Amino acid sequence: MVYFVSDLHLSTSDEGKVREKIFITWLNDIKYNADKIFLLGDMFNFWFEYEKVVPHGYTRFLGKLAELIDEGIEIHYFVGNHDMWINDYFSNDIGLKVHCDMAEIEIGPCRFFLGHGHELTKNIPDKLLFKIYNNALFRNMLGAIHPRWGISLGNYLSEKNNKKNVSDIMRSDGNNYQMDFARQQLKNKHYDYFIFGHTHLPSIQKLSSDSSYINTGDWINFLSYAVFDGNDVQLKYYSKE
Ligand SMILES: [Mn+2]
Repeated sequence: MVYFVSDLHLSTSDEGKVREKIFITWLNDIKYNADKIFLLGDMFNFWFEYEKVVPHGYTRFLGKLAELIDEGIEIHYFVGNHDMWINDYFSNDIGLKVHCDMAEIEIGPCRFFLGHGHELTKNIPDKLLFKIYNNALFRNMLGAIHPRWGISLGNYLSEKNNKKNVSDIMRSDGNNYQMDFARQQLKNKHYDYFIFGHTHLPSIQKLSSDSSYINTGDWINFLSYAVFDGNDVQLKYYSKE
């Protein structure tokens, strides 16, 4: 089985810690049949990795990923707009396969197009903001601020941005811009599945007779994920019972 999940938005707040616990319970449930897991971005509400220092917190989440990787499960990490400042800690220390961009991936007989999906936004201010975030000079400047201030600032901005975004998204055109992109891609090349996150709106839709769009939703409201059994992708909702 191959699992796809996004937008856990882990934080070091009490609420974030509860979410971390629930997510680890889910990982423990799926590990028996998981061959691969694709984490499709914004797993952290804010992650900034300094050259020699990583943010504290998230110990059990990162430890569980390391444990599953050591047991032979392949885990991919696509960066989102809240956690694009990943350096080599994720790949070298934890063993994750990190993707800084959307990517085409073959799994069994099927071709997937995967990513967090923020890259596709048609909202101009957001587009600009993501460009600045990704800019080397901006990264270096943020990296030069002492972590005590850098992380606090990042946490504050992410928390603010996140609250704004979720309500904005609910009022916006939802997943349409991601589906438009998928339809555009299909004109040049066949993909069996397009799977993104970012919008926090879980969805599965047919794009054509042999191609589908899936949004993995989030773990703030939905506890949603997608699973591929080698044949077909399904959208599911985790319940702790
Ligand atoms: Mn996002």
